[in-house]
This record gives sequence, structure tokens and C-alpha cells, in this order.
Amino acid sequence: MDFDTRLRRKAQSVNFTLQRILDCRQINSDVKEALKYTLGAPGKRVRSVLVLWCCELVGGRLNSNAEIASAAIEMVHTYSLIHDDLPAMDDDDMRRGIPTCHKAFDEATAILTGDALLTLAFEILAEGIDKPAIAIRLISQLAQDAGAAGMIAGQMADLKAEKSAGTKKMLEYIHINKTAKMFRCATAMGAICGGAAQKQFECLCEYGLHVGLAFQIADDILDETVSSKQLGKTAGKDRKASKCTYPAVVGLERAKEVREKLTSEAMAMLKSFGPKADTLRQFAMALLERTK
Ligand code: GRG
Repeated sequence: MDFDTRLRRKAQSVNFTLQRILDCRQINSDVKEALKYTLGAPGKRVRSVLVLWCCELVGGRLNSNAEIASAAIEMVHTYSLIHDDLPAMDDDDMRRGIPTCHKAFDEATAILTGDALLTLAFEILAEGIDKPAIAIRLISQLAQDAGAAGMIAGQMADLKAEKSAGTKKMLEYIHINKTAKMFRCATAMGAICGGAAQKQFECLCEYGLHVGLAFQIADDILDETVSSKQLGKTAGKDRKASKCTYPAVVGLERAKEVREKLTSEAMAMLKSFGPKADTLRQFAMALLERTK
């Protein structure tokens, strides 16, 4: 089976897990409608799939803890997109090819739907993981990487950096925190669920950070070079909002070089796993070549 088909099938299995979790919970019907609308849109599910693949790599097979962790990270990621699209933040009308949550519903519903996703993610980890020690590690990892010293810090710095002359240092801080740490979180959660040894855990964390940063640079490049239709969100917005992006600060060609360097550094982190890590190698290459 080729890589794209494997990725699509894994993403589909994440969708089933999400559906199963939402269906068996008591959720306010208005919130549930908005939750299903946003989670039902065609997100790529790359962070969730990374959880599953990292668990398989170190543990030899998938387990229910990894399935729950993959749903939890997708919930936190989706909350961040809903809130990022709000007028007080990036103010966007389109996401995942459809109107953003606050456009399809209203601002208050979008805020509450994001809040519901964030809290539900921690609820399913607290309730569904089969060993308390693993649950605690997963909760702590997700809280750290999505929290005030992770994604929220990156988002804050990103908003502050608008309209200021960006520096490389600022750029790295924003991208590592806003994006790369959620990829690191995905690989770390997968490693924890698969029972990774400390060295394996560290290698996968580094791999996650590197592919996450490469993913964000690719995102910056696509924002400048691809149409809104292809992206499923408004293209060219970064430049318009004078965002601190790699193409803006170091230029398009240098941004491409940095993306390639990060990809090969990510590959180097997989050396000790041998051919078993080929799927993660293909994943890093696919991110490098992605067009949406
Ligand atoms: C609101 C706390 C808070 C944080 C927002 C995720 C984020 C931080 C902002 C979204 C805008 C953006 C460009 C973030 C960088 C990360 C990124 C490229 C997100 C989009 O991820 P994809 O492409 O989205 O995986 P899908 O829709 O495929 O899930």
C-alpha cells in the first residue's frame, strides 16, 4: 500500500475514534452540533496519525491508549484552530475548506466549542487510559506542549509580532512554540503509549520537533505560493497581516533550504530504529513535498 493511502486510512481510523467518543458522551446539543461540524471537516489529522505510528514503532502494535491519545491531540489542535480563526485573533472565514466555526455558528458558540474540545481532551485521557501512570504522563505532556509554555506562548508571540520587524530569533520562538511543540507532543504521546525506552522517547521527541518546524515553514511557503482553494483556508494572509514568517524574514529560497535541513535532521533522529521507522521517514518526506 502506498504512503498516501496508509496516511488516509490512519486518518480515517482517527475519525472513527473521534466519532465513537462523541457519540457516547453527554454533550449539550448546540455544542455537539458545532463540535461535529468542525471535527467533521477534512483536517489532515497529521498529529493524531503520528501518535499512532510512533506507538506502533516502539510497541510493535497499536493499542487503545494510543487511539485515545490520538483523539485527544486532535481535539486540542482543533480547539486551537477554532480560536485562532476568531476575530480577536487571525479573523478568518474559511478553515478546512468550509466556513470557520464562528461564521457557521456565532462567536460565542465558537469560543465554547473550542473550550469544550480542550476540556474533553483531558477528560478522555483521565478516564480512558488503562494505567494511571501512563494517563498522568500523557496529560502532563499535552498540557505542557499546548499550554502557556507551548502553543499558547507561540500564539501570543505571533500576535505581538504582527507589524513589527521580525527577527530570526523571534521567528524560531514563535514557530517552535506555536507549531513544533504540538508535533513533539504527538510523537511523545505515541512513544509513551507504546512503552518506549528513554532513549527512544528522546529520539522521537526530537524527530517531532524537527518535522513540526519543517511543517510550519512549509505552511508559510504554501501561504505565499498556493491558492485559497487548494489550501482550504485564505491564502496570502500572512504577508497581508505582516506576519513573522520564514519567507518574510529570510526569503523564500532560504526558507526552502531550512525546511530541507530540518527534514534531514529529523531523519537522523530515526537512525537507531532501522527500517522499522520507514513510515516516519516517508512522513517527513511527505511533509516536505506537501502542496496543501
Ligand atoms: C488559539 C491557543 C491558540 C493557538 C493557535 C494552531 C494555531 C495556534 C494557530 C493556527 C494558525 C496556524 C497557521 C498555526 C500553525 C500551525 C498550523 C499550520 C496549523 C494548521 O494545521 P494543519 O495544516 O490543519 O494540520 P488541519 O486542518 O489539516 O488539521
